[in-house]
Parts: sequence; structure tokens; C-alpha cells
Amino acid sequence: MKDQLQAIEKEALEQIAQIETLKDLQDVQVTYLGKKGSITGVLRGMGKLSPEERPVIGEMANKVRESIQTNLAEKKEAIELKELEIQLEAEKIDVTLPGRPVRVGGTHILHSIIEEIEDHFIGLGYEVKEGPEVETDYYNFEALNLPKGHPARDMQDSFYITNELLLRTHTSPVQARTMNALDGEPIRMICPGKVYRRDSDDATHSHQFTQIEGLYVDKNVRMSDLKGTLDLFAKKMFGTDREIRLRPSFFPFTEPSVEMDISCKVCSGEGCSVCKKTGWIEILGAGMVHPKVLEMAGYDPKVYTGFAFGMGPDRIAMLKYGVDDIRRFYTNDVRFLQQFHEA
Ligand code: 2NL
Repeated sequence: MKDQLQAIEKEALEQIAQIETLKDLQDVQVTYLGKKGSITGVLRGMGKLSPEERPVIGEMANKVRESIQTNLAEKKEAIELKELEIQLEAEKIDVTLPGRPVRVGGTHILHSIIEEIEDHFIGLGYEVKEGPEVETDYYNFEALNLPKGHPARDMQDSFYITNELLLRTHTSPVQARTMNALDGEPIRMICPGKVYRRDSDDATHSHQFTQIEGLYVDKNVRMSDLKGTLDLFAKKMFGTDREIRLRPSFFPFTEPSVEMDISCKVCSGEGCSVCKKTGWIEILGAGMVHPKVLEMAGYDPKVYTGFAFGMGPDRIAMLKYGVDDIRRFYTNDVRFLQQFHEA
């Protein structure tokens, strides 16, 4: 029996040495140590041994079993380590590979212009207000002294939704609404946003564009306040060396009304193609708020006066950056939009 055990151990260790997979390891374990395995077989046969031999053979059988177990355990560990190495090798990533660039968006140029204008007027104590793009006939026209029969009210010039509702043609209704809600208190506000006109799109016309308007109502607001405020704005926006010029104009909601030009930056007044040889470039319209507009909004025009102005960020961006076609702001070709962002 001793020889038998030694032969089993020798054979088992040789087999274990050749094992390469966990499956084979399992099979060898069953062959030698399982319920029907060789060692178990030897232990079963011990009943036939004499009482002297029994402990000797028993001890030896245990040693052989332990030896096989230890060898199996070592082999198992070695196989698992090797399999882990294979797996790690297969899943290896090259951290030195350059990453795919993440494309980062940026602020639309019209939005940047609007924010720049907002920041300037916020600094002077103005509040930024927004309002609906679908407006009532009352706030878009009536409250702004645009009488029935005014050309802007024509079906051909505005996008009507019903007889009483339309896409706002300017941002003035936001100011009319704000005044109405205020119960006759002084007000300083600007309102940026999208506006709509029923135009055929071309290089200088878009059926949807942007506007930013400002309004200042208080006691003793005068034309000189308007001029000082807009002069400061022109210098902030276009450079401290800019001059402004006010020309008489007409708007139904202001009286008197003016149009403001800035001296041409390209030729400094000499006359060039940008200013069409006049030395001046028109950038906004303004005026003293019409007494009727104040009155309709609940302000006593004998006590309160105010000035208002309106401009187009589209036009300002075109002038500032030499953009030749207003449609570029809305077709959103990234190659165009990216030019206004830092590299
Ligand atoms: C332009 C001219 C202007 C106003 C807008 C205004 C608003 C109220 C009362 C009086 Cl609530 N006026 N807004 C005044 C003058 C001119 O816009 O050329 N915009 C692009």
C-alpha cells in the first residue's frame, strides 16, 4: 500500500505539472481527491490492514493528500495569474494616444452684442426686461400711438396670427407693458429681443431680426439727458474717439424724434465706402416719449417726461465686424460664427 500511495503521489504531481487550464485542474482534483478518487480508494481499503499498519498508512495517505492539495492550490494560483495577465494584455489601452477633441460651442455674436449693450446700461442703473414675442394689437401698436391705418399695421408688413394677435414688430411693447404695470413710478429699462417684419429676406432685410430698446422716464428728463446718455454709449461701444450727430426724424411714439449717427471709424469723417462718403454712420433712433404714450401708460405727461431709443444689434454687428449679409446671423454656418470666438 505504501508503494501504491507513492505511485499515486508521483503520478498526480506529474499530471499537475502539466495542467494548463482550470478545467483540467478540476478533473485532476476529482481523479485523485474526489469521492471515487484514488486516495479515497486507498483509505477505504484500510479496513483490511492490521492495527499496527493502519496509523502508518493513514498518516502517509494524509500526507500524500495534503501534498496533492498543496500542488493543486499552487497550480490554481499560477493559472489564475496567467489568465489575469492575458486579460490585462487584451484590454490594454494606449494612454499616450491623443484624445478626440471635444467641440465647444460659444455665444452667438448677436447675443454677445446684446450682452455688451446690457452691461453698459446696467452700469447706469437700467433694468433688463423681456416680454412676449406674440403680442396684442394694443401693446404692439395702440399703446405706442401707432394709429389705425398706420402702414406698419398693414397685413403686408406684419405677421398676424389673428386680428388681435401678431408677432411683435419691435420690442417697444415690453416697455409699454412695464410702464403700465408700474403705476406711474420712474423707470429705467432696456429690452432686448427678437422682432418680426413681413419682408422679403435679402442682404439687408430679414423677416426676423433683433432689437434692443431703452426707456428712461422720470421728472425733469430732458433732451440733453438723451444726448449725454447716447454719446456715452456710442463712445463705449465704438471707441472714445467717436463723435455723435443727431438728425431730426419721425417716430409715432416720440416727439421730437431723432436719428443718431456716429462719425465713421474707417475714414474719421473724410468720406469712404462704409459711410457712403458722408463721414457718418446711422446707428439708432430715439426721441422724447410722446405725451400720449406716457398718458396711456398711466403717467401724467405734465409731471413726467422721458426719452427712449431703439437700435438693431444685427446692424451694429454688421458695422462693427464688416458683415455683408444679415442672413449670416441666422443661417448659422459655424465657420461664420466661429470667427467671433477666441481661438
Ligand atoms: C429704431 C428706433 C426707437 C423707441 C424706439 C420707444 C418706446 C416707447 C416709447 C417711446 Cl415705450 N419710444 N421706443 C423710440 C424711438 C426710436 O427705435 O430705429 N429702432 C431700430
